[in-house]
Amino acid sequence: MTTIDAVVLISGRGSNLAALLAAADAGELGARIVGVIANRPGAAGLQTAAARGIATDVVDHRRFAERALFDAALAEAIDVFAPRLVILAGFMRILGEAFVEHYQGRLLNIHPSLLPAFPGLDTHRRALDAGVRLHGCTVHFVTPTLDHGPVIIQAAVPVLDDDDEATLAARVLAQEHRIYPLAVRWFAEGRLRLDDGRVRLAATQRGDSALIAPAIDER
Ligand code: NHR
Ligand code: GAR
Repeated sequence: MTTIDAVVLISGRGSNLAALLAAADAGELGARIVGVIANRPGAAGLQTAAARGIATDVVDHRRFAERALFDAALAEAIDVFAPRLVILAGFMRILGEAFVEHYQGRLLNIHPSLLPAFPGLDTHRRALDAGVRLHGCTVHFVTPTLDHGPVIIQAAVPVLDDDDEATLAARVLAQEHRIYPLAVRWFAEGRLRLDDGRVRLAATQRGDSALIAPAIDER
């Protein structure tokens, strides 16, 4: 199998990065993570990458007076690696139109909600406040409009009556770690592409399952 080169952008912990690296180790990613770039020097995911001998870089947004200048420096740091794919994994800076267009069709994000519900920040709090019974995560192609890009894959989890932000976030995160490597693999295999603003996925899809919440043990 041919593999593609990918760069991962992070801001913090890097658990999605770790899940992608684990999939790569298992021969299940179809992509080689050649670089990891953070906008925060203290991002813990940088250590994860460095410990594995992966090149890391920091483009600290606080050093730039304007967003466009940060975006340009970030693009320059990415393009050192000439990646086929750029993966936002817990990356916390909104990216401008020029940046997004430069990587159009090869820039992915994972967002911790079932988009188009709860774009932006603080998604788990907002899901709890709204009282939804299903919440989850979404992998999408990035477009200039925040969290509005074409959806590739979603995972739904139940919201339980006694959830708090932490328990709900953990339930969602476990699914993030499953669906992000899948989406990257599809892209790497050439089975996933953005076609005139629509997602095309070459795969047989099943329509025979549903997650129903609340699910209770009485029949
Ligand atoms: N950029 C574009 N153009 N489109 C998207 O869909 C993007 C994006 C950049 C990041 C991730 C996103 C998420 O999944 C993402 C998607 C940051 C913020 C934010 O408000 C919101 C959503 C996302 C990422 N950031 C603040 C800002 O002023 C800073 C917050 C901080 O630094 O902690 O950039 O949720
Ligand atoms: C993840 O839940 C990710 O979906 C979310 O931040 C967390 C990062 O965790 N992303 C965003 O909110 C993007 N604005 P990680 O660093 O452990 O992967």
